[in-house]
This record gives sequence, C-alpha cells and structure tokens, in this order.
Amino acid sequence: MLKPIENAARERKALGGLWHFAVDADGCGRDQRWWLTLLAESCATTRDIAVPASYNDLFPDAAIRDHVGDVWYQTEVRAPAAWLEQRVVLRFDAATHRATVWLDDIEVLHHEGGYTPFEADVTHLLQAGKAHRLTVCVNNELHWHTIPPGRVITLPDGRKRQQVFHDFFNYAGLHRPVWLYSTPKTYIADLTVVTHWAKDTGAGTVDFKVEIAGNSSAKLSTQVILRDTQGCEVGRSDGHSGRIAVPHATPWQPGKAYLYTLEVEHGNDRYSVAVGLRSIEVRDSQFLINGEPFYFTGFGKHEDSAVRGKAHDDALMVHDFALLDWVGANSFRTSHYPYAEEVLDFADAQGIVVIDETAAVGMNMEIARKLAGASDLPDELYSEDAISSRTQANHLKAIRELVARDKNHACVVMWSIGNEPDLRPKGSGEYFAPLLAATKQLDPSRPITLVNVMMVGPEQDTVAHLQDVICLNRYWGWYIEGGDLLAAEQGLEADLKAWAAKHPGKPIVITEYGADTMPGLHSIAPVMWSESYQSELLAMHGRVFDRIPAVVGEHVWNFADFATSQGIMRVGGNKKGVFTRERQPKAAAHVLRQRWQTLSV
Ligand code: GCB
Repeated sequence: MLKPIENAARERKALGGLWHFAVDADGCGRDQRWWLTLLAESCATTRDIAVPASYNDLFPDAAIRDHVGDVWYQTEVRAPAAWLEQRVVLRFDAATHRATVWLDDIEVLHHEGGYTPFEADVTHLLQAGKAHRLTVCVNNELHWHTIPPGRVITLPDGRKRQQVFHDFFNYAGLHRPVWLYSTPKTYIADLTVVTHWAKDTGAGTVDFKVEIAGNSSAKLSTQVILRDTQGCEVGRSDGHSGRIAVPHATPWQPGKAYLYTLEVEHGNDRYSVAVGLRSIEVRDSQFLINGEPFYFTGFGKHEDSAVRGKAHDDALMVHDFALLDWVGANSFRTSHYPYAEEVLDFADAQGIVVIDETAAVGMNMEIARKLAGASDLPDELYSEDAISSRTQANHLKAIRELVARDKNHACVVMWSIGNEPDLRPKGSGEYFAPLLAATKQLDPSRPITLVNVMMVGPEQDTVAHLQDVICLNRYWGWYIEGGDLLAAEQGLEADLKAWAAKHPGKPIVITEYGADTMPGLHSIAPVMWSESYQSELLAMHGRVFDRIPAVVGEHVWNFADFATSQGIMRVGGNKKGVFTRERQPKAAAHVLRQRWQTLSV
C-alpha cells in the first residue's frame, strides 16, 4: 500500500492536532450510535486529546490507562474544493488494535491489526466548503484470534481485564498520523520494486511493477524514470512492469546509503519512491549484502516513550538513530510489530539495516502464564480454543499487510513472521509452515525468519528448516544461570553450537540477549540488576559469538527501557535497555560501543 505523498499530481493534509475524545466506560457507544452527533452531546465526559499519541499516559487517570474496550475520537475535516474534482482518500497510518470510522453518519472503514495502515476513497461523501464530522471508535482488546493474541477476562466486580501474553504495555489509540489526500481519478495504486547490485561489475537493476486503478486505465501510457541524487535521469522504461538497468550504479550499503528516485507517470498521476540498489543473499552460513558478509550489530527496539506511549515522534526517531550511530549499531529489529513507516524511510536514508517483524508475539503459554499471571489457559496452544485457524488467517493477513507496506524499503533485509512462539506443542508446524511459505511467495527477494525462544531447542523446533536465517533469543545469565556468568558462558556456547550443528549452512543471528539493569546500581561483584553485571554479561556474549562462525549478528535486548504491564517481574517496566527510557546510556552502552566500533573496522 502506497503512503500518501505530495507532488505535482497529489496533495495531502495531516489531520493531527487536538481531537475530542471519550472513553466508552459502559461500552454503550455503538448501541447509542455516538457517531451520529458531536461526542459532547452523546456522552458525559469528553476531553481534548492529541493525535497522534497513545491515549494511555496522557491523563492522570488509571481508568483511562487501563481501560479495556472502546474509546471514541472525533474531529472535523474539510477537503479543499479543488480536490473534489479528484479522488480523495482518508487514511490512518495505524489504529491500535482495531477501528471503525464514520464520515458524518456513514461508516467508511473498519480495520483490525494495530500497526498497519488502512484507507478508503471518500470522494463521494465530501462537499466543497463543508466541515464533515469524522468519528473513530478504537478498540484495544486482544483475543486468542488476534495478532498479537491476548485474552479479556471479566472480574467478579464486572470490570474487564486485558491479559497480554507479551512483555510490553498495551498502548492503544491513534498513535500514528491520519491523512486526507488526493490523487487523480485514474491513479497509481501500487508500485513494487525489487533491486539488485552486482559486486563484480558494479551494475544494478531495478525491476518494477505498477498497478493502475480508476477510470480508463487502458488508454494511458506509463513511464518509469530512475534518477540519481542530483535529479539526473539514469534510466527509463515504459509499461506496467519492466527492468531498468544501471551499468555503473552506486549501491545502497549499510552505513552508506545511496538512494535513487523512481518516478512513475501515468496519465495525470505521479508517484515516486526512494530506491536503494542492493542485493541480499544467504549462503554458506553467511548473510551477504551486496556480496559482502554482513554482521548485524544493534538492538531489538520498541516504539515507546514517556507520555506519548507508542506514538511516532520525529524528534525521538532522529535522536534514537543518532544514538545507534554513536554506539556503533548498524541495524535493529522492529520488535514486536511493524514500526511507523517514517522509521523505515529514515533507516533507508541513514543506511541502517532492518529486520521487519509482524505483531505475532505471545504465542507461548509458558510465557503467557508468567506475564499475564493466568493459570487457567487452555491445555492445547494450537487448538480452536487458543491459537486457532482464525488466528492463522489473521496472522497471514498481518504478513500480507506488512509486506505490502514495506516491500520497497532498501533497509528491510529480512521478514520476521513472529516472536518466540512455542514450537513444542503439536500443531505448531501445521500453523507456521504455511505462513513461512506464504511469506516467501509474497516476497522471494528477502530471507525469512521466525524468532526462536530459548525453551525450544534445535531438536524441538518444527520449522527452523523452512527459515533462511536462524534467529535466537537467548537469556543465558538472566533467566537461566542468572548471576553465574561462567555457567552462562558455557551454556550459551553449547546452545549455539548445537544450533549450528543442526542447521549447517544457515546463518544465526542472536536477536535478543541482555539483563535488566537499574541505572545507578553498581557492584564490584557481578550482581544481577547492576550496571556492571549488564556490562559483563554483554561482553561475555560477545566473546562467545566470536567463537561461533555461524553467528552473523547480535541484537541486544533492548535499545532502551520500556513500559510493560504490571507484574512481579518488572520494576517500572522492562529495564534491559542499554539506554534508559530517557535515552541516557547505562555503563553497558560504552562496552558495546567499544566492541562494535572495533568490529566495524
Ligand atoms: C523475550 C521477549 C521480549 C521480552 C524479553 C524479556 O524473550 O521476546 O519481548 O521483553 O524476553 O526481557 O523478558
């Protein structure tokens, strides 16, 4: 799905700012049809709210922070008169986890899946000069069939409680931009780009496919032009699909991004994307970018900050990327959901490599029991009572939406279809094998993975043979052998060697390792939770990785401390950040910096 852009043919208007907001505490808004009037007339308490922002931390009110169910957003929207001759689209970059949208009295959109965009053509509903009422009902509930899964229980006093099976706070709301944008009536509906760059010749190619929609599409021609950063044309083609060859191309490289612009012209419409020419290949236990072995250094991250929650924020993004650069990281994983598209645009421009993940996290009863404190979960994980065929269908939809949104980003070098499912129970292979196959089919140009959890060893994993890369989350020295770094080192080495032996030829990326750390807590002895322990633990992991040739990357958990649900495992959230939530370095940041700067020389 193409993001809204501005050019000679298209305009866009961000609908952010202060909207009206109401929590639907009694869950009666849909029955009472709150979209039919101003929110202030429908319900007793409305307030102003910022869009984009997660709503949870904006008000000093636990009933809002922990609300389970519907909340309502409302604003007014006007379309510039000139747009009404064109096609006008209403687009949400994300609504977490599902939303229904009305323009005046008419329902125009419904979408489930909290981290991918959705949109509708609303041209026929807009009038010149008129202020239209835009109402959005956002619901934050997670159930067994949703991605991510969760469970809502009703307490004896009638309150609903959301049990989340993953380790981050269930922020919700409109935390990404909302747009009204215009396109010509016949328009470029989609564009797919696959690039290649050959190390031996320096030649590059751009394969493209354009989809046109709207009126009279057959009569108009399509031109596709590739320009360099100076705006000079370096190649051109026509038709809906084809290849542009660039005999002496400048490649997109990690840490050295070079982006061409691919412009598409069809009738009156214009669309352009930034294109990095690069090749990705997995061969002989190596992850090759442009024919060179690439070693991932970096983090699993979260979209998370004080007050805003999961809202995208350009200032925070620029700061985070500057810190990645400072610490010597060349990559990150969008753990555990698709991040705002602005982040991928910026990673393209900065030459930061991305492992792009769906929101399929928490398919693991053992972890769910600990995190949600739920003792009465169903016996069988992969069953119609839990992770079911309905979950699988939603999971497939989540993969499709991720690939559709992010397929053209040079920075995205691998798809991760999920994090830490339990692959031991029966039914796991039947659940995941078709999803891995579908991902490959959707995008044969990128490697695929499914991030493995420590409790599933190489002999138990049912689908690792279907992955291009083995991604392992390992907590030696924390959840296992906590406090004994010597035993942890031995355990980690044996563990990684067993994986390398079981899957010869497949590269291994350690996608998580780390230790919760209270900033300011120091200790001469290696004591858990201290800054020194985190530093020593990370240094120990580095030593082990260097001894295993199949290991081609290390992503520390986590870039920064982040908010989680409450529980006895978490003190003010997850503290495994190498930076605090305020982005100040813990001692370990300097340890990593030293290692990663040396590795990249
Ligand atoms: C994991 C999960 C991550 C958690 C982390 C932890 O394995 O993938 O979401 O936050 O462990 O700190 O426990």
